[in-house]
Amino acid sequence: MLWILPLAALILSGCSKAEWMGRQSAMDPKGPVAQVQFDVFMATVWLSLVLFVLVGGALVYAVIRYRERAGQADAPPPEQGHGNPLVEIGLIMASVASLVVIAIPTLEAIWYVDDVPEESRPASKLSAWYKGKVAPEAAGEVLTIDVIGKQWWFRFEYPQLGLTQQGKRSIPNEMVIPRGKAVRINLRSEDVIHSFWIPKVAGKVDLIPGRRNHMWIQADETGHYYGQCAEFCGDSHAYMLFRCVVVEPEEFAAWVERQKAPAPEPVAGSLAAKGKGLFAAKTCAMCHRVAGQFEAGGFGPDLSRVAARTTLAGAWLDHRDPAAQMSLDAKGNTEATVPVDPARQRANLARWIGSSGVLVDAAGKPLIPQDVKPGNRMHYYKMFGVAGLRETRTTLTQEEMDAVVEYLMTLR
Ligand code: HEC
Ligand SMILES: [Cu+2]
Repeated sequence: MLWILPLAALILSGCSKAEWMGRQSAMDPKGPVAQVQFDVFMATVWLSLVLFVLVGGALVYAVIRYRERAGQADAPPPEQGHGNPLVEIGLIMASVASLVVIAIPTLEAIWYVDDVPEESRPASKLSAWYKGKVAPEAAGEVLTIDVIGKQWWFRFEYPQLGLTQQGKRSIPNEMVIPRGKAVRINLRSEDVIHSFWIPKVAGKVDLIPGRRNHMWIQADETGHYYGQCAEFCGDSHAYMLFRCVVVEPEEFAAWVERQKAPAPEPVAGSLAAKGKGLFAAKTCAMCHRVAGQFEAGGFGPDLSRVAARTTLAGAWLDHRDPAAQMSLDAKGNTEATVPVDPARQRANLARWIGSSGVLVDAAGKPLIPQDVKPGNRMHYYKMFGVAGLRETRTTLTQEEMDAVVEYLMTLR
């Protein structure tokens, strides 16, 4: 039996405190919604543990007490009974009682997450049940963010601030919110089912085509929170990440102003200016918006501030040094202080754009790309591999790629 010990140690090592504090740990709540969800989880864990000990203890007791003893192998069986009604009814009542004990905090938590604090019209009639629990810090008008799921990235819109797809200005992949403020999250999908999950702040609620879901969140500590699509949605589901960046309210106001401003114009005659021309000539502008420069494309992520973000392509490619992030990660959310490494950022941009199959060698032969996100919607080299379409395929030489990357690096 002792062989179980090293095995258990191996399995339980996943439960270390460091893992609990990890980036996507629901065991380290950083806001009221996550806290309520964590409390329900822990209540269930403790109750299950008590039941496990009681049932397991009764089993062990019976096995030892009524075991076969030496020399009794041929003894007649003991007198047989037909059960004890009192014990049976008692156990049924105890099961019902424990379900009720779990159901009360669970329902409370469901309503709590559903009712956005400070909204004039509560969403559920039963809000009176948990009035006392509504986040006390939430004051003033709630900030509303529309979250749109797409294969395989998230688009964020701030309708009260004029940052919307219709207003030709949206925020992809990195959602920024002020610390200590309740945020209403409206969830929609433009293709298949996705799910919105920021383990340390709240989750998860599905984004369902043809349906509007909502929830609210609040983060009480500034930092860099990791989000993830939590509903299988196709080839690159595992690479459909996002970030929730929590900043002080003043910093949030400054961020909003930066988002509203048009993208900076590259210096005439520079490599970046050449890249801007290529951005239009090589069809990029068909799918991507750049505020004040290219307003037509709405299919892909808005690139107006692409160089100001810490990640690329559904937050899958990170521009910061992974070792520096990891060393700070264990201490909480401090890794938000790890700066972007511009060399890594350039390399990521080139790698991403190259992975769509546009890059060609000097002879015009396509360089076989390495998939960054299999099947992604910018990934057109397979489509343009078809005879007849091949000739219409967009291509970039290495020099052109450098110019496009240089242009994108100015968008901050
Ligand atoms: C067919 C439409 C389409 C075209 C054309 C297109 N893209 Fe994209 N692009 C997308 C989509 C969709 C994504 C998001 C993919 C994902 O994350 O799964 C994307 C992502 C990106 C990103 C990452 C954005 C971010 O915020 O993380 C960059 C940078 C980018 N494209 C640059 C380019 C450049 C440069 C070109 C021209 C060579 C181009 N794209 C052409 C659809 C397109
Ligand atoms: Cu998804």
